[in-house]
Amino acid sequence: MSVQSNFSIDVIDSHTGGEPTRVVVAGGPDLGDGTMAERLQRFREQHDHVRSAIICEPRGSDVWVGALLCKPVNPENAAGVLFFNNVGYLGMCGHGTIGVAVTLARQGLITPGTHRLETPVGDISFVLHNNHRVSLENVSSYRFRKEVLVEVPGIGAVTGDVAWGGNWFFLIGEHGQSLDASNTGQLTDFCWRVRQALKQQGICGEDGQEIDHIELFGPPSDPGKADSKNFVLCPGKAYDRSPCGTGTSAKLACLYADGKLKEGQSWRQESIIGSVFEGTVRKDNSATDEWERIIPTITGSAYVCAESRLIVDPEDRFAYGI
Ligand code: PYC
Repeated sequence: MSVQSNFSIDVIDSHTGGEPTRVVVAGGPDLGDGTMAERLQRFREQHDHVRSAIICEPRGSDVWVGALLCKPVNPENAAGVLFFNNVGYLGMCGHGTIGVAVTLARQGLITPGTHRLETPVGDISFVLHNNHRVSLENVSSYRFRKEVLVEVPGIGAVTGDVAWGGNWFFLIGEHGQSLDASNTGQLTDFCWRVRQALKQQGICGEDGQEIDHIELFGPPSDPGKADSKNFVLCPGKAYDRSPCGTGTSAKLACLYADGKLKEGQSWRQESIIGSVFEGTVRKDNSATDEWERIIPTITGSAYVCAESRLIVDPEDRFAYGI
């Protein structure tokens, strides 16, 4: 790692349904040109200490997702964006995109309307509405495997679907767990065991990609306000406070594949803390592979909650995070 001398990074923090996003607006690493996937590789290989300095304690915590804005390849797009967390990098992030949108608006860089972002897993677009609300059109999403059985040590047999929504998810409907905000410790333990068992038993997404998000579903707190509640465990063992944009996209793909959700119909996904995303789908007619692919649209709200300057002093033993 090429460690720099004392430096600072300007960030704008927001939360989307309770899940925080820290957008780097100045002082981030220069990743050069190329696709967002190439720049992500450079970020990972040469500047990973900047990721941990921004996200981990003492400046952040396990729950944060960071977003580094880059010059887009296509100048007609609003920006390129790389998402990262306490343990690494995300292909896409739904709540993070909504956070980026309200952050760009706060900076006066965009006005209400449609904008495009480049991510390592494909271009997406979002509509910035007037009242903190954002609708993002996500990458093409699909269910890869249905009703996959995994033997989980200490739990037993668990069945779930494997689906892509910009990240890989294992979606479990039958789990015997109480989806209540007072039970997040137990839910975290359950999901972590499932994740480890998937890895040990070689159960992956397409091309052997690791399934690093586990998602449990149950009835909503109020059927008048949502269709389902979820609990999503993220790669670094923090749970998503929002309903998870990529996780909701994966859910929509499964519902569509099962004939339970039609084009244009809406699905309201509640998070473990009660925030709600609304999702709709349209069929992805450009797809040429065997999957029933959809393009999900996810709508949620985000609020900017801080503008800060992070100071990184290499003499500090914990400068690059704990
Ligand atoms: O909203 O897609 C999402 C997300 C992924 C990880 C945390 N949030």
